Amino acid sequence: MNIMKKALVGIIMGSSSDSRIMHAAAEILDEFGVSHDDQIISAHRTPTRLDEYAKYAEKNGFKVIIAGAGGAAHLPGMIASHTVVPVIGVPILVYNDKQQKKSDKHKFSAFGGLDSLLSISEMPSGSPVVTVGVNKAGNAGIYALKILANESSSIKKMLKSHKDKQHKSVLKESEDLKRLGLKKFVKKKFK
Ligand code: RP5
Repeated sequence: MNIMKKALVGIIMGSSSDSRIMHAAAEILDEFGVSHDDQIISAHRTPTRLDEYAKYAEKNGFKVIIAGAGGAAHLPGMIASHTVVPVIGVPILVYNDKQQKKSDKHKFSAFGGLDSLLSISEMPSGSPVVTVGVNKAGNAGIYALKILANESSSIKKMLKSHKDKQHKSVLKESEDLKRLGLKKFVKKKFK
């Protein structure tokens, strides 16, 4: 079901290396039937695309941009500096995921994602980027839905039922835990 045919969310990432993480944002938007426009834009390798994309996002009426990047992670901040469309930044731990050799030791950021977290969240005053946790692209998707819900009662309703599902799932787990006892519960759940 697509309740929003026109893309209202722009999902961008610094490299194809980020795509497997950023996919979680797309997944939750798809679940809610919200269309998104997905692109790779590198702040470092395609700097001229930053301004072009910001104009494109405004022209196409995107209500929010989700931007993910790893390492020095300038993409979210640079996009935010080019537009008034709110930007949600996703710091990414996976780094150079294109690497074929399993033995390659440089697949992950040397600083465990803290580099991109700080780079994205510590924007100077006047040009904020709302930042989710490292690799938490799904949370960025949910936050984008919350922004859209201000203008859509159907999204608001779906978000409430999403919360309700979470509540019920925790209750169910707690009942299982009580019934089985901690030892059996752990064995069953994590075997
Ligand atoms: C960043 O550098 C990207 O966002 C990515 O997380 C990281 C590595 O990119 P590749 O060298 O794998 O393209 O700009």
